[in-house]
Amino acid sequence: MRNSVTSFTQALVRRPGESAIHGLRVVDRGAPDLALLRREHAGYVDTLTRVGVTVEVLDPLEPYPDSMFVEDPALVFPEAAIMLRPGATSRRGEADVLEPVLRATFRELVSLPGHGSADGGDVLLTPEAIYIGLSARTDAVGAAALAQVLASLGRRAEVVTPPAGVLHLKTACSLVEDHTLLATRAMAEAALFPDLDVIVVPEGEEAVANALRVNGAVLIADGFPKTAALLARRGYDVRLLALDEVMKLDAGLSCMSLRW
Ligand code: CIR
Repeated sequence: MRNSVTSFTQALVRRPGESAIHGLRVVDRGAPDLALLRREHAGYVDTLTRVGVTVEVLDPLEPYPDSMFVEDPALVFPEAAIMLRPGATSRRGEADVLEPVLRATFRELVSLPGHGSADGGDVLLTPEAIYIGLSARTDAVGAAALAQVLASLGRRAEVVTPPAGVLHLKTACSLVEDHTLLATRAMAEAALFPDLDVIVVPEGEEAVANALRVNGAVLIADGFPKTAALLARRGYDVRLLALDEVMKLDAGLSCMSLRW
């Protein structure tokens, strides 16, 4: 078994630019309010800092409306970074812009070979395995190429097929500790992760499933009281973050940082 996959000392984030209001969304519930979005992002950085993470904050990248979601164009480990190939055409160039930043930080940097696509939001790290979810953003060719790169780095990867209707694998599940997953009922019933215990998100609160465990704390979006109470009852140190504008862009807590 490897070290904890929920302990981090470093993170990389990118502030939202003005173009962020044009970010991709499956269902348009209105554009996010830019000032509020920036406030939510600042609150996220502040929370990461409070739980012991040193955060590098990159400047906005106007040509890429979704570039604040730095989790998708790369996958990082303490010893290496992998440049991915985002599945959305409008996000393709994000990896090229991020590459020099990661090259300056990571000893080893590998680019996804071939022509398939893979988004970091489809990758779930557990202590025993790395799960790669197939989605509209991560295709079978990209997933296989990523699994091969991971194998070359000595990491076991497994490609899984999440239930239909989720943007990314981690839209519907996330680790709340090394061997415990918070998941929507549909994701839990898909039984994709034999090595994990599962806490099912209470009905009606499915949008909270993209939580983020960092060191001792579990970060979740504010506005999901049943889930917050459930996690608190189980003894988790729950931190609530305002995330309404971020969620209008189909995003959650993991999407906004790369962590190692
Ligand atoms: C997108 O559709 O690509 C962005 N609006 C949201 C990306 C969310 N990222 C993630 O779940 N890792």
